[in-house]
Amino acid sequence: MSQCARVQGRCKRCEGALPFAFTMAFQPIVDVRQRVIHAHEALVRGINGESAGHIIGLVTDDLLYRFDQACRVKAIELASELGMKTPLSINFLPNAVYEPEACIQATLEVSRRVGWPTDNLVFEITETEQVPNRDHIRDIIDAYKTMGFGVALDDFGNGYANLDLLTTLYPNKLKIDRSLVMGCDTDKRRQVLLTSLIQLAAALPITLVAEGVETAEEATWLYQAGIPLQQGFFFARPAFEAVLTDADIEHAFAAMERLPSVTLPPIGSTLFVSDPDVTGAS
Ligand SMILES: [Ca+2]
Repeated sequence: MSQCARVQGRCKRCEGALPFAFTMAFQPIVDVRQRVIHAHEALVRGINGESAGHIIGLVTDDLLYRFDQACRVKAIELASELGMKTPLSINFLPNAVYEPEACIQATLEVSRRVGWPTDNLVFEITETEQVPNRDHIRDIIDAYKTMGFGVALDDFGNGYANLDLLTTLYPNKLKIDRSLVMGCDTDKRRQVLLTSLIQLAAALPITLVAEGVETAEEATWLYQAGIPLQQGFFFARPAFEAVLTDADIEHAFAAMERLPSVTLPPIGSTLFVSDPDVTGAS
């Protein structure tokens, strides 16, 4: 698949066909402040719409490298075919990367082939608990950032993806897990935690993205607290082999504006928060 001659000639970990087919759905990450789709996250699906869990269940240890590479290639090819204009966010498992600079070759190759700018790619690091060697994750993040990709730490606040990761890792973005977001408009404890995260992110600096936003009330609280980048069923479910447009998410802003005393800024304006790179791909 790739020309990664940098590891002992060819390491062959990611070579060969997968014994199953898969495709991608794309879920918008929304910028509430500007009322636009900021990016799309690629989410793996079966070719008949089977869930990510179903497909990942087919990935045995010896297929892990191949699957990780194939996911990136599929996501970039499909996003390009569908005419996606926003940055593309791709999940990856750090334990599927043997050596960051070698294992990126297939990604660079497909990006060149379809004309996808590498600075329009963000890698979301998931399942950090599977990698006992923190230095390995740090090396991947540093290498990817040096290559111009954005890097996000996924599922932050859930399970093992926690505060101590930030002592050694320097991602561009933190994706705040649904477990911290749910009910944030009324839950005082979550409000305290989220407010602290906002201060922390501003100081580091890291851009926050709230995941799993499901109601107008949650979206509004998060936005007014200073987290304009949001993702979740409230805005849009993942679209199977399709890319949604700004018009497809306008219903969400209308619902937010129907809440008492909520006024969203007009499209394209930048009010409310100082955010280091809300408009960038990182
Ligand atoms: Ca993710």
